[in-house]
Amino acid sequence: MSSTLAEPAAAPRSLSRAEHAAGMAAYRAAGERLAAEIGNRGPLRLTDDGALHPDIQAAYWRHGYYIFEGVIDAEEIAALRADAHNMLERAPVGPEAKLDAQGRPALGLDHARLPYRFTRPLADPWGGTQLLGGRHPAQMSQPKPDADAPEWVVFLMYAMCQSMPSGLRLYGHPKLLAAAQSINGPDFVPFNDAIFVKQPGLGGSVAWHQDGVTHWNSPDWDEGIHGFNYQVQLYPTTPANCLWVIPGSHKLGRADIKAMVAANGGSEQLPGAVPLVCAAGDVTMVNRQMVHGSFANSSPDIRISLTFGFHRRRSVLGQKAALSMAETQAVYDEQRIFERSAVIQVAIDARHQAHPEEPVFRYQPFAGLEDQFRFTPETFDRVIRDYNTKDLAI
Ligand SMILES: O=C(O)CCC(=O)C(=O)O
Repeated sequence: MSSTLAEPAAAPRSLSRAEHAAGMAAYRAAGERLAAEIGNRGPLRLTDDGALHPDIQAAYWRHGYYIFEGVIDAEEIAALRADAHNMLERAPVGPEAKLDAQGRPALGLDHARLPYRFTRPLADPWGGTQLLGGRHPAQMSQPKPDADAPEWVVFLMYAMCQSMPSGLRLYGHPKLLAAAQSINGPDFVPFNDAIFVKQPGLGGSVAWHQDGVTHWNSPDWDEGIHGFNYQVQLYPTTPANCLWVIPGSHKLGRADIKAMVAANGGSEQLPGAVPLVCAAGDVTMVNRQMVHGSFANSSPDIRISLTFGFHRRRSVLGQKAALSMAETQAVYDEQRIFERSAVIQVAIDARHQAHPEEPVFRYQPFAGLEDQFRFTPETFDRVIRDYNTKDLAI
């Protein structure tokens, strides 16, 4: 995930949207068969002492992902959809614009980091470029959009805890935080958040990549060192618009994606990948070391995925900022980690105020500090405003 916008590297756009969709059919079917064989999905089960069920932990570590079914109920999904669409409607009409489609000042002009990134319709803005350290080495195919397609489409939206009241409450979800604690330890820390928007017939692709940057050559490298991302799905996802992953690839170190595509005859339809097909309200957990990506959304179905991740504290402490934070030259010291982690504590309280009937997650790094981090206008200004300038990207 990045703050960088790029024109896609020039490549012929030979396929129409419909041809691209048709050309994916056999691949989609094969992926679905493999996904069904693996399983790796079901309710988010916790043990009596609040840990992610050991069977789920084992399945996650084995394959590198898990699909939690039905975590977010219909009422919460409705609130999240309303807030996400509000954000979309208030986006500037393009990367240089200041007004939204209705001529109003766009949302986020006063944020320290603009909360929108754009792509050309059905394009691959990162693949085959040097952006983000060149971690998307092979470009996806870029079908020709329909004649009435807009010039730009929103690709990513950031800072959901600031711009979406429901997004802040989601960030304090007790079961999602309990699972994060089981995977990354009780002193777990946040990464960042980004909303991937795949508009029907327009959404861009995210070329195959692995997310981790900092620890590939570490003597302590292991399959969990770069953390994981959740994706909360606001709409049902399909093999045509969803995220695809290569099961088990989180265990194998740095993948040579360019070579994988070359060995596949130059085709982006990499073998052994599975689509993370979900219902609205399902939540995926994906190890950041997995080879993963998504194709141009030539389908008629929208995808909006609220994506936010967590790390082990020891993976982050003392690291130099990476990814979209790299230009800040920051080092993640105790203070930086504390300030960014405070978003979790405020989110827990925001959720508790809205859902007093729910159990409250106890976030160990803030034990005893809860009263200083209640959700109030004061903590909104102190902790939530521009919190994403303190993201912990590794
Ligand atoms: O959801 C997608 O399409 C891409 C997600 C992704 O690449 C990521 O979370 O790192």
